[in-house]
Amino acid sequence: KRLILATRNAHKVTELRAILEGAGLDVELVGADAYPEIPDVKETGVTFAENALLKAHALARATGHPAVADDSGLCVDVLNGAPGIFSARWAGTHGDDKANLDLLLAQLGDIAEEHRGAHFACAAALALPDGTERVVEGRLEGTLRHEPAGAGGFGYDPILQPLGETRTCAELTAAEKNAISHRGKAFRGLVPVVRELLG
Ligand code: ITT
Ligand code: NA
Repeated sequence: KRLILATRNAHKVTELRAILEGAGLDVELVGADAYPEIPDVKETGVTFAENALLKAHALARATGHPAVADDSGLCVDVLNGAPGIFSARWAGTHGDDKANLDLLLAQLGDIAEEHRGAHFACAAALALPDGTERVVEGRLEGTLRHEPAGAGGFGYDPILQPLGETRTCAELTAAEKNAISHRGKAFRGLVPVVRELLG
């Protein structure tokens, strides 16, 4: 049995493989890169869940295999939840992690510690070729540093310090991040659903 990872973000693929392989599912995990002819779907949803479902359905329909997708982002309290679903293109160019992070830090300026609350959010969607769908969401709460620290992870990891941690997400090992992350929580929550629906 094949399960498609409906993402073109290599960092997500790495994290998803580790999370899902750790769950011992009896499936072959295949990245969307195995299907270069399938065009990217427009993320027209207004929530993480809607966008994750759009991505999962597009791959499931086009490949005839079940697909899981991730839509995720950083939600900043003092910005009323922005960048949110626009996290990947906050500074204009899709996937320019450094520009996105620099812009966000500039927008926060030297706002005090107690106003630097934020969380990562992830919606994990499963879609079957017949249209069946499920979504599970996960969050990682934290505070935003004034300066980036650490070289691991991707995106906004160098500025998000999880509650109860002294390190940023980019200073955690991959396993430490997966154990507490929005993505880890969402996809571990999706595993029993995958087991039930894929048999
Ligand atoms: P796909 O749609 O192909 O999956 P994408 O990178 O476009 O890839 P999203 O639209 O879900 O994915 O955008 C996710 C953005 O949110 C990502 O570019 C980061 O800026 C941020 N983000 C999500 N998860 C993150 C994490 O674990 N650590 C740091 N930043 C994260
Ligand atoms: Na998105």
